[in-house]
Amino acid sequence: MGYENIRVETRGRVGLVTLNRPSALNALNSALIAELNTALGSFESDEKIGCIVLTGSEKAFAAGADIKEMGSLTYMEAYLNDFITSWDQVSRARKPIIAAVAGYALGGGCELAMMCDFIIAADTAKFGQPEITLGVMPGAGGTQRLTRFVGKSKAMDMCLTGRMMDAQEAERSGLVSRVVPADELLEEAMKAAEKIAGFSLPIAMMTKESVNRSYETTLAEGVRFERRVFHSMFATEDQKEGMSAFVDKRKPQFNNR
Ligand code: CO8
Repeated sequence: MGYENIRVETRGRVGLVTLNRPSALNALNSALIAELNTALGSFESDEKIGCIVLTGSEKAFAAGADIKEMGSLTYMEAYLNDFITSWDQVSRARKPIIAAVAGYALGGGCELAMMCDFIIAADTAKFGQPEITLGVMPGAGGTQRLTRFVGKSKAMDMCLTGRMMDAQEAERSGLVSRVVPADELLEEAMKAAEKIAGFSLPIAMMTKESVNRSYETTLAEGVRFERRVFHSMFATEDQKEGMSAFVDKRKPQFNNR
């Protein structure tokens, strides 16, 4: 498929999606989201892909939902077409996804980054939920995911004042996993993705599923879920290979089975 709003590449076992609407600071419109969903779907079903990286430009990961497209929406259009629900496919991906964020990640851009499994930020990154300045509030998980990442006080501060958080504050607060110099952002994100993609894909997927479970359930249930999944790993060839390789002092050759 020819993409107009994103660039899609495969580098080894890593699928790379670059948001590419420079004239609107990668504002998310329905055409971009449709392309993103198609690209994600094809990486998800491609067994040669073990990890996905989602990035934007130097100036903006994404400056939010496209205000010009959204501004005239009516309540009935939003309700009947279930506006936004098809926009969160990233959060339903089963393969690991890393967000590599430089510049603005605002509104839907911040929400999209938070739908990924972890965020690597350039030192230029700026995160914010400025929807209140537009007369709305976050609509793609901002009030929920940001609160889980940074806690109630800071999430309230961000959502109620609309202020931006720089990369250092985002790292201190637990929103991003690491901050790197802007010119090394993609290299660092690709290195992390290649590392993940070099492990067993089903084991990485089960690990992701288990970590995500911690958001949805009690500690006791979560630990029970983890135990069941952990037990199931002894049915995989990759567990046998990983542990035999350690004992034999050689590099494991995982075959994703
Ligand atoms: N929508 C549409 N166009 C935008 C957006 C946007 N969110 N952000 C920037 N642009 C456009 C500008 O209109 C401008 O276009 P033009 O040149 O035609 O006038 C171009 O991008 C460059 O922008 P600026 O001239 O404003 O650039 P600056 O460097 O001066 O400022 C800012 C950069 C601070 C990022 C500024 O552009 C800004 O404040 N943008 C809006 C940020 C915002 O409010 N975002 C939240 C949007 S609401 C939202 O996201 C709801 C979420 C819904 C769910 C989404 C699901 C994933």
